Amino acid sequence: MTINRKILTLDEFTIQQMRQFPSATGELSSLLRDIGLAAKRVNVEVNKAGLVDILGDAGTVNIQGEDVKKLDIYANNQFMGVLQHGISCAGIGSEELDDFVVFDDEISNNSKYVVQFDPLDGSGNIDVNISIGTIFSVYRRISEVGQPCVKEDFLQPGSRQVAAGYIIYGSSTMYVYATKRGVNGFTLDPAIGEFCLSHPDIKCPPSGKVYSVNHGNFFQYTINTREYINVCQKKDKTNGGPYTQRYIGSMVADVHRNLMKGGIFLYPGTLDKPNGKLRLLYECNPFAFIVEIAGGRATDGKRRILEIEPTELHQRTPFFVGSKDMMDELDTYLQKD
Ligand code: AHM
Ligand code: MG
Repeated sequence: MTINRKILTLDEFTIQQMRQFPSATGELSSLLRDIGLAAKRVNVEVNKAGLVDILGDAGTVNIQGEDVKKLDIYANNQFMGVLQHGISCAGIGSEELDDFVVFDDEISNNSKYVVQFDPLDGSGNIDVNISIGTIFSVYRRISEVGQPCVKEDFLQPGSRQVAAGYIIYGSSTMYVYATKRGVNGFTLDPAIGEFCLSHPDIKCPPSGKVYSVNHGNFFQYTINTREYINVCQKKDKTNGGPYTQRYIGSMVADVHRNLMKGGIFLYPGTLDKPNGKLRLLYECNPFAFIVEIAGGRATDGKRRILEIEPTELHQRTPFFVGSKDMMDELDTYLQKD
């Protein structure tokens, strides 16, 4: 009897990848699978958000001064829980938590990775049924294994990520992750509760027709950013256009679409917030890593995002990410700032 091997689950895929490295310990594969498990639990709650009391504000404000939704807290606890009880992670940083968490137990102290995540990005969209997501970033710790991890393990530049990924809770739920070897996407099959390889070896098209930016802030942007946005609006058939503006306000969904179809996403600094809104460590670095591995680019307008030396967990940065040729064109405007 021939067995249909067309469907490869996340677990099978990570094991298959690991076998190509005889010296691999399996810790990274295990960590990626732990994240998949938490994602499935979060997915169940996100799917029924309209039905149950879990919907709505938790009545607290997070470290950034923003309202915390109940699902944010639930998601945070799920991701932190699987990582704490797994065998691969020594500590975490989260958008929802004031400070890094050092797990400091025997197994965790002997783990070689630390993880940073935004458990539920775009959560302002929960109660209007728009796609939201989880974003994560994995680093090999620089402190000695066998000891509790330390702050410096978390404040590494994005170029040192060993893996990064996101889960999009959308019309279907997808788990996309990148290692230096490539970007792969898995779609959750709700019938069997497994992430199945659906988008192998994702490449970001070098160009696209979509630009994504919050136009409401237009007059808060620098003159050169405004000039670039004007150029996007004036594009026609003679110069790669016309462009379409698409901005959901949920970065995971906006960047996912642009990664798959080609496009550029901008969250520039504004007059009163020159560093913009998005956080370097658990929002921008993971997407910069994923998109670069897929062939695109990511900058803060001047520098490659992945080369920024972080100084604090919740630091913000202007963020520009997308198709290579579109990013190159953006550079010609932003370099004038
Ligand atoms: P959050 O982490 O509080 O959910 O905010 C991040 C989100 C991004 O997903 C999105 O791109 C951005 O905020 C939208 O912000 P704005 O409404 O200012 O355009
Ligand atoms: Mg966020």
